[in-house]
Amino acid sequence: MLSTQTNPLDAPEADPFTVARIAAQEIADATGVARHDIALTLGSGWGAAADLIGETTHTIPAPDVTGFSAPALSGHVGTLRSVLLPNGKRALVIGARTHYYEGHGVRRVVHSVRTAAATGATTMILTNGAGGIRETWTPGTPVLISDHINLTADSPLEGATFIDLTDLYSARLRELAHGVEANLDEGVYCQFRGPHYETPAEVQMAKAIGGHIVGMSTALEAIAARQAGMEILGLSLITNLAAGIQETPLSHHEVIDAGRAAEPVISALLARIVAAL
Ligand code: 8IG
Repeated sequence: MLSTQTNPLDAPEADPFTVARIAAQEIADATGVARHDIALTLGSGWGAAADLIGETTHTIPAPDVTGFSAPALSGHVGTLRSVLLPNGKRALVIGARTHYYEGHGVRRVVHSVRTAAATGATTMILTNGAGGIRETWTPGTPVLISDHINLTADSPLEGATFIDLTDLYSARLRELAHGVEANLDEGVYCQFRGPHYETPAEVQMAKAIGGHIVGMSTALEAIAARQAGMEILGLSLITNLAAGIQETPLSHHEVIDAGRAAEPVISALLARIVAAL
């Protein structure tokens, strides 16, 4: 599908799960892989993991798949990859994230997660670059997401759909990650709407209500993944200390540079976690 065409998800009467099933069938047809076992969304700083977890057998430009959009940022690679893991399992690597701040609605934000579930994936690994509230974290620190606070005032669920979010970020998978890297810190992820970074007062609010990480993705995706019945692992790369925690203003370029610098180390960590799944 061309990115200039209308997106079927934008039609209010469209069923997003039907669109996800169509997308999953297109992925199966393009890859010859009938079923994927796990899915990974690779955010800023995590992209190198795609090459470390196994052998990429197929790469699809995301906008070719129904419901997906062209990436908004040049730093974000807009591809879907099918990766054969050493244990014979199949991973769908999503290098194309639609952010809430793009303003295309929450259906498009969570379409990749719903598509991953429709390909058969039962484990969803969500990664991101984010700001850190804990003073002990330095840029380049990976943190396991233990829970989230959704500050977008939105939800991927439509209608009276009541979904339990207890243990949203699987305690079992966090335990497994700790087995790979014992001193991995955990934190509560606060999703802000963005695209502006927070004011220092907003960061203090996030801290006061129990947040440790500030970002612009993941929480809405995790809710959709839970609705789809997937087990979720969330990982943030702290690329910057949140506004007011660090003394200097935030710069998008510095954030990108910090992600690049940390990429080899954290991507290797993620590959070891995937190998332990
Ligand atoms: I990378 O400090 C990155 N993403 N909301 N705040 C929010 N998102 C981010 C930040 C940050 N750093």
